[in-house]
Amino acid sequence: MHKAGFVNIVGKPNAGKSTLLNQLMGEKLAIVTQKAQTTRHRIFGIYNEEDVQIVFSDTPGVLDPKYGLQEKMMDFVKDSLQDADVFLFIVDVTDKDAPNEFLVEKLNKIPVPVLLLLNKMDASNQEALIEKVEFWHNLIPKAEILPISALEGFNTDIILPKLKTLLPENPPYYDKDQFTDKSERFFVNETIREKILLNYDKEIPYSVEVVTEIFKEKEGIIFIDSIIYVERDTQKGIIIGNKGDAIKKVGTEARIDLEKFFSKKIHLNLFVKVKKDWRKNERDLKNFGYR
Ligand SMILES: Nc1nc2c(ncn2[C@@H]2O[C@H](COP(=O)(O)OP(=O)(O)OP(=O)(O)O)[C@@H](O)[C@H]2O)c(=O)[nH]1
Ligand SMILES: [Mg+2]
Repeated sequence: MHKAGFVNIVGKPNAGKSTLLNQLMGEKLAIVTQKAQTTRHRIFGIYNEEDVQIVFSDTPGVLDPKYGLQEKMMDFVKDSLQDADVFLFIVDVTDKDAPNEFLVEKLNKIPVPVLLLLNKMDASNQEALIEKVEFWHNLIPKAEILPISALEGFNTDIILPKLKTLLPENPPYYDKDQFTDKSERFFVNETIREKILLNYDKEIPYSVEVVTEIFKEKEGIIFIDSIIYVERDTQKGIIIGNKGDAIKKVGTEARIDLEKFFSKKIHLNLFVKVKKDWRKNERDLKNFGYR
């Protein structure tokens, strides 16, 4: 008997969805930063064993969209609300704001099991956790609640066995040696974007999109040319920095991560271009892969 299904990770921005995906996969598939709205796409992590295939999907955090890019990000979330066999609903226990009503309502309505993960328990205490369990039990009565730390891997080993019992009998959806639906270029783009999120402030990271134009391997070395698109000329200057110092730092940090990810030596060239107001432009968004 073979089991297979879609396990969709949903939650607010910054809840720890991507950290959890990486922890469950034992591999860094999704970028993680302390900034909200790090993830912009839906990323599949395909977990394979002989008699089971779990297709995890990481999604952008649920928010109220303010511009075109965010609308497209929410379209990915909507997809993930439609095709789940099980939901992993991840909540940051240190989050003081109100729950996302849209998500709570959806999860209550959809007849799909919900495993509610109270994340960041390492940053909380017993008393507060008990209170949260009570609170969330009232909000989503059908959910099974589990406190975890995605970062430290606490209680995350309980998740896989639980999911196996919940998944339907199905043949695999993907080749058993495939571990993601995304291309090599996607991981390059994301790695560079992660370094930009970590190295720049305010609107800069949100105004950036990365496109990899060349990815080719020659004699054991991967040669990569990537373009960093920004929305304005002033942003281009900030990305490059004084004498190119800032972009050089991004390039070095990205290269180190990519060499680890691909287990190959990497030559990385970065270019910066302006695409005015791309976040609001339907055609640009489409070209960048946001449908
Ligand atoms: N203390 C603590 N921090 C965590 C834990 N899990 C994630 N974080 C941190 O929370 C921040 C956000 O983590 P992400 O995994 O990027 O969150 P996300 O839900 O994918 O965020 P978006 O992609 O922006 O929606 C990062 O700084 C993580 O290191 C945890 O269990 N404990
Ligand atoms: Mg994320």
